[in-house]
Amino acid sequence: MTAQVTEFRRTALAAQVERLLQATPAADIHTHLYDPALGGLLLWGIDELLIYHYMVAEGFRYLDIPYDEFWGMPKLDQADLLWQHLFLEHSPISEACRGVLTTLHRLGLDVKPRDLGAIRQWFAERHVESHVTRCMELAHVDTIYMTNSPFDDVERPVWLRGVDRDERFQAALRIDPLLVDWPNAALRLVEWGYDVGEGFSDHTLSEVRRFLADWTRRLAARYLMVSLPPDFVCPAATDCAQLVERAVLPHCREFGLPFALMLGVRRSVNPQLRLAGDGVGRSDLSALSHLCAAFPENKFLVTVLARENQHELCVLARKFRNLHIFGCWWFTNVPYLIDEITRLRLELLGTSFTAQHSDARVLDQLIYKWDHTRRLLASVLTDKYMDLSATGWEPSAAEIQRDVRALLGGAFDEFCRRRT
Ligand code: HDL
Ligand code: ZN
Repeated sequence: MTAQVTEFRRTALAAQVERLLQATPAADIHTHLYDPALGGLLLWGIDELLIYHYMVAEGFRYLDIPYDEFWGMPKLDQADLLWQHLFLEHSPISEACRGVLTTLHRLGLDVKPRDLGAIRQWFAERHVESHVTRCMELAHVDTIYMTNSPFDDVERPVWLRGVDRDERFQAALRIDPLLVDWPNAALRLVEWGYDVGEGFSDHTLSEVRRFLADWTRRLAARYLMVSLPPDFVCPAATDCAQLVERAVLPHCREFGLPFALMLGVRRSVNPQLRLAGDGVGRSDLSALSHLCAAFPENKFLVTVLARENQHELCVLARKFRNLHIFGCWWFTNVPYLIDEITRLRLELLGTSFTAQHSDARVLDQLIYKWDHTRRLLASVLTDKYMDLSATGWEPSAAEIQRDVRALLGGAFDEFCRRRT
């Protein structure tokens, strides 16, 4: 094939892949968004976008005020300060800053005037219910998985009162305190009527499982989830490893639910940054390898925070069909690494993984996180289909549609349905 024909073929293929990606709705399988029925928990609008903890971390690189002075400010003043430093005094070329502008642009706002007041006025005229639908339409997301924690003192009572659910929002039962801070979590379980005690007697473990069962039913949770530090080891005599193997995994088998492990977060490396203060560490994935091998009837959804762990995670997914990997999480959710990680996964796993989750904390972020991901996915997939084309294998539109659907949530649904 001449270079000119190849170039023509690539252009046509790229347009086809991009069109199919834009036309295919995504399931966003991990976010920190909430069904509007959960009240004020759902964050949205320009000021929440500007004070998102990614922005705070970047803003403090320019701010020379004491941390507590910033935290003592009203939200609008925090947002003004971050706008001034991250957008006006320095070009907003970081992924988090660019994302704010992508979102505003896709919502139809003109950012050229750099008029924060006018932007605020536009948002002041929105209503949350219609804005949820608008953001999901622009992001082309049809299902949002929440992060729901019984240990969250604001969220728990809302669920206990009962919630009239929006079916676009699915629940995930988040259990970090149970596993990373068992002594204090145990006190709370006792307070909530679960008869747990010191050590892991059969009675305590059955009470932990009753707690998990109650909340799985209350939320209609689609999976259980925990984020664990780089030093998570298993098997081990630790509270975490014991609870995972003897309570959480039996519970997940009983309810036929995956267990999602998000590995590699070093919590509070700079506590003064609060939610923005977490860091990253390379995990020992032998713990994951052990869990996949020792519990073949459990299903593990996994994403890792360290770039250094991505290749080993792909190799593990080749070894264990009960392991499904998902998303470019947090510090890897930047174009350079999304491109690298997605190519690695396609080349090692085909389409048997979930390409992305947004991790959005602010509703409007759905728009930019999925816009940027679809652009990158289009480029990577086009390259891969061009490689196929060079062998004489021409992927049909139906086959490309099937692959795109798999990567945007279809493979996840299949993994959740399939008995391992
Ligand atoms: O633990 C998690 O789910 C992480 O995603 C944290 O919430 C983190 O603060 C975050 O929002 N990352 O994007
Ligand atoms: Zn998250």
